[in-house]
Amino acid sequence: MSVVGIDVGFQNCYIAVARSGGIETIANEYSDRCTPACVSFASKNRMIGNAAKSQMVTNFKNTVHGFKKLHGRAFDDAFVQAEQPKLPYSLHKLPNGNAGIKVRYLDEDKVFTVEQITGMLLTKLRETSQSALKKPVVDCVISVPGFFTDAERRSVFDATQIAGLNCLRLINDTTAVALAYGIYKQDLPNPEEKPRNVVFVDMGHSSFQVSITAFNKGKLKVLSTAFDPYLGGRNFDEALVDYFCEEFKTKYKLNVRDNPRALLRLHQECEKLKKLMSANSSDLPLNIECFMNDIDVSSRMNRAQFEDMCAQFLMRVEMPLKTALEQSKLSRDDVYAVEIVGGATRIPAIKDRIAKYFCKDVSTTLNADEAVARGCALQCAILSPAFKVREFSITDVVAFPITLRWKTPTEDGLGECEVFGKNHSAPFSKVITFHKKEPFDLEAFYSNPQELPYPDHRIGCFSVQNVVPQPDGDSSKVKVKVRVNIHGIFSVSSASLIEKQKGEGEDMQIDSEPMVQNEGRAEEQEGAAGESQDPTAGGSKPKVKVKSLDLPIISSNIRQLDTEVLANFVESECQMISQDKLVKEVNDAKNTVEEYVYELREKLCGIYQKYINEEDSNRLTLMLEDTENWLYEDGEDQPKHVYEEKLDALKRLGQPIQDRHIEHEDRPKAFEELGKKL
Ligand code: ATP
Ligand code: K
Ligand code: MG
Repeated sequence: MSVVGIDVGFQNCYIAVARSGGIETIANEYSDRCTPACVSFASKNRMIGNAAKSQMVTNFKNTVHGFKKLHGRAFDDAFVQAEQPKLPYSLHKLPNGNAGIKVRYLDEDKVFTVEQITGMLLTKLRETSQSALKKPVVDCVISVPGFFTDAERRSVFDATQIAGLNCLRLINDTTAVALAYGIYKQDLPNPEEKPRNVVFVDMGHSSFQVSITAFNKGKLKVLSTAFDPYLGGRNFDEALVDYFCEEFKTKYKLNVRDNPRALLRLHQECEKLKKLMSANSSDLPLNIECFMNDIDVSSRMNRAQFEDMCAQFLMRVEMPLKTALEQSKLSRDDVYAVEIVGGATRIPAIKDRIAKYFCKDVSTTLNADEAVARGCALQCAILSPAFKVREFSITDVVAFPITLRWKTPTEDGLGECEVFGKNHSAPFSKVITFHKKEPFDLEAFYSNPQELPYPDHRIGCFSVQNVVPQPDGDSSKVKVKVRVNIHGIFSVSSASLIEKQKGEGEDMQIDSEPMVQNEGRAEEQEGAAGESQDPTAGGSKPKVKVKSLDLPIISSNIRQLDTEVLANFVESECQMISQDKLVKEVNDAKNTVEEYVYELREKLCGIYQKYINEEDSNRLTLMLEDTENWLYEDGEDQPKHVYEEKLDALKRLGQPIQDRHIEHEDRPKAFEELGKKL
């Protein structure tokens, strides 16, 4: 079984795998450990990752990037509407209201859901891990931002299924980092000692995340999290782009914003410049040749100017740090270290602000780019029965409190209960007891819409079915299990009707039980009908055996793909994979012909010269030339077998020459070997 961790970034993806030697970040076929979150569509195939990124400028309308935060969002969502003008490709309103992505693919207009696009990216990451591990990859752990709400998490989870992955956990970015930090630390305080508190700060391309985590030997517990979901490296790129657009307007009379290609190139150059400014405080040049209308542009910028220009973003660094510290109820003195990861934390002004806030130098002991992926792989190793790894318990938090609401026969007609408060441990299950005579609905929603980085605070509706009164006409006791699962997704997971007992007056009651780590497996046992211990009969009361009957739950308004739709997407992804494979095979066959032509031609004038007479050589050379021309004309676009036949025809002539050459080379060698032996 495979043990794989994937950091799906807004811009950059990383894969870590567990091998016998430990956790290792792996490189793709370009020897690059970073795979760009980019998918490009063409008339015959898709390109994903590095190959797609190289199409970003030339095929901008059909090269999709920056889509991570479209997950679970409606087309009319304010965030999506604000993103749209910045995207070189088109968004499209799907029948269900979600934002779809419109591209030209296989010479047709196609609209893909964001789950499909992320599914494609995951397919690529899966293939990369398969070629590194040399075996099929199914099980994995994937990172998501800690501020992702139910809808976004369900959407990412759907994407993992489209890619044929079995996602054992969607883990929060900073929790993965905390695991990568803690698991190998030998000197953590003993369980009964005061924990070591570490602040983790991750600023990537699109967002800023902070968590404060307490470590003891063998465990970590997240104390608090805080975010600025809209602050990341891209804000700094955009500030530079804005600045140079203005400058080039006056200096060169160029309207860069009217030219998507030029704008994309400017973006790329600004990002490079931004990175250079992290290492260098002096004046740096920005030069782009043939930028627009055959004009070369050039300008300069230095770090001080840049920081000035980005003051509004730098100002926003402090707030999440402050919130996280307050929520953790720790003081600055309780903080052992501040570990920073994520590409944008390399900006000196950001580092400075973090250090200043905590009155402490920031630590960079973790690999800023790979820590999330490594943490994911470690979590996968812990969850996988196939891999031995040191015991380590991980307790995450509920970032946004969750409330249940239901109808009551009382005056205001509504009952309400916050089932998971802020920073409640997760994953976690609770049992809530209701007294009902008929089926009832539970509406779940995030308690504080104003703090939610998502426009809709509703999570879904869960209808508890088949509730009937007791034979004597009284209300039945109904136990409902609610939980935030290992992915950070909420659900009403089971309900049961309990036979009435004497001496009970309460309307509603909550019991808590922390979930075990391998929750997926525990789930199977939940809700088994029949005799069970009454979980509410704790305390000093004697425990009574009661009869409980399983009740079906129908969930609605849950933002996840229908089973049927998902199945179609899975099938369509498989088709696209075979199509890409076919195109690759054809290209490979064509390239083999081309390579053979070049190789043979070179050798005919070199090492093969003495093994072929002039007449034959001239004839063969002519034939090679014909083949080369054919490759650029009629042979440009042929089925695979045509290239294979072409290659065979050439080889029939080339092979005998090669054989003569080899024989001649080997003979003296063989004599030499023989001589040595004698
Ligand atoms: P997110 O976490 O938001 O999903 P991501 O994981 O793809 O995004 P990272 O790979 O952590 O993001 O970081 C990418 C960002 O870091 C980009 O904006 C990039 O320009 C920036 N970055 C990388 N190196 C440097 C540097 N030396 N100086 C400044 N910024 C940098
Ligand atoms: K990343
Ligand atoms: Mg990231």
